[in-house]
Amino acid sequence: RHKFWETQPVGQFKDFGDRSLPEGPIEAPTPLSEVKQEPYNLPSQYEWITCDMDSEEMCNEVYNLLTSNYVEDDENMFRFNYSKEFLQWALRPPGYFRSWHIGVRAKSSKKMVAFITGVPARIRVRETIVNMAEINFLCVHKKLRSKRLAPVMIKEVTRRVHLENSWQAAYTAGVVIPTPITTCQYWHRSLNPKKLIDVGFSRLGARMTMSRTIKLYKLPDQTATPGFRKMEPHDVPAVTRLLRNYLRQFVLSPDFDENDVEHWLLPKENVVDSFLVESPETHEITDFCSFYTLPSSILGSQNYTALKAAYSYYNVSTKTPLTQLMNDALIVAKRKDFDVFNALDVMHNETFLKELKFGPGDGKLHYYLYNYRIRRVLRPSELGLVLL
Ligand code: MYA
Ligand code: JJ1
Repeated sequence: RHKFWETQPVGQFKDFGDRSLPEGPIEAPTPLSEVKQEPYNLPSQYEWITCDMDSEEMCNEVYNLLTSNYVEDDENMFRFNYSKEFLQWALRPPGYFRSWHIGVRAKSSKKMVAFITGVPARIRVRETIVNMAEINFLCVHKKLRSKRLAPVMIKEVTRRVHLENSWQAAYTAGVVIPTPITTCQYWHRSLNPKKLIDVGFSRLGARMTMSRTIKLYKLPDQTATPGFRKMEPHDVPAVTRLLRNYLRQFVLSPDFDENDVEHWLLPKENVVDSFLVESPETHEITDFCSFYTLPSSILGSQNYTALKAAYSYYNVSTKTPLTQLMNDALIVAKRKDFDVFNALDVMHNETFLKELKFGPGDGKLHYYLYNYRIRRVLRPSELGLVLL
């Protein structure tokens, strides 16, 4: 059934529920000298390239490939449209390797036809911190699909990750392959219901009119929580402490240090937004919320070309109720002109989704680990990791 994945060190469907298998690496690391030194073979018309994401020109090529060929919904109405600034942010975290940003070009036309990336991350699984690669942006040009290029891309990124002495990876996908550690549901909160309905992202509910729908999703202009403000550079140490302490409760989460928090959570215009609650009395940082900007191209609308979506990222509540904190996040997202606010049912998100009028989407997201076995399938609420 899975000619490629059956050959890989991932949990296999046949081992499902076998509690005698130990948690941890499936294969031991091989000596670095035994890692294949040459790239895998591509069909002869194509060549590997390492993408320099500092280069405006290279970044444009990657952006153009993804804009026309990356992930779509099941009815091909929307396609993720990651911005160039977003790609540069996502691909250059602390300690990144340029060699993990891999492209494939046609030798004759020089056109980029495929892409895959990894970035390093320390991921905590229960008590153990594992150096992993987060794999993302796997893309094969529409004209080259179903030619078994994806397995070659995956083997090549694996080889280059191994060359940096890293032996595990984490990734997400909309498809089911061997074997998800958990399966999450996408939820959507309409901010601009009229546009969402116009472009076919959502539908007018039964017994609903447009004006009742607009009223239903209306939000206040001002946030409710005293001391709610944008995160600033001097907040990095306090946010790191707050977030580390919060993420400990989940089975699996990133192990963020101050450098990671500075990179992943300091606000970056049109890429990531972060807010916190500073107690007006004690000046303590008690709560935090964040979202990233990921627009989608609208494929068949007369009236609009882009859907502006915010995606819930890391949120921490210790004093402000999480529902109130997230309502404030919705208010600022609305003010920034987002059309929709999306969230997965990870961490404690279940506790606010229904109350804040999120509805379940038609998409699911499966989480995977490479070369690391987990004893049992996790509940989404046990997961403390959001990938971009
Ligand atoms: S998820 C986003 C993936 N991208 C898209 O969905 C964009 C639109 N689609 C495409 O560009 C193509 O359809 C892709 C497949 C490139 C996805 N993850 O070449 P093929 C398996 C893993 O004939 P194509 C993201 O970026 C499939 O089951 N495997 O197929 C995270 C089959 O294997 P098997 C996938 O459609 C990526 C084989 O590929 C995926 O032309 C994490 C068919 O190959 C998928 N999303 O191309 C990658 N889709 O026969 C794994 C299909 O066995 C990383 N397949 O069923 C693993 C860790 C590596 C590092 C390890 C370090 C230690
Ligand atoms: O965005 C998604 N679905 C939308 C649009 C559906 C259009 C028709 N297929 C959706 N809308 C309903 C919203 C409604 C608002 C009012 C309340 C009720 C709900 O459901 C879905 C997620 O739901 N997105 C996708 O399918 C995109 C792909 C998701 C998998 C991504 C995997 C790749 C990541 C790798 O890093």
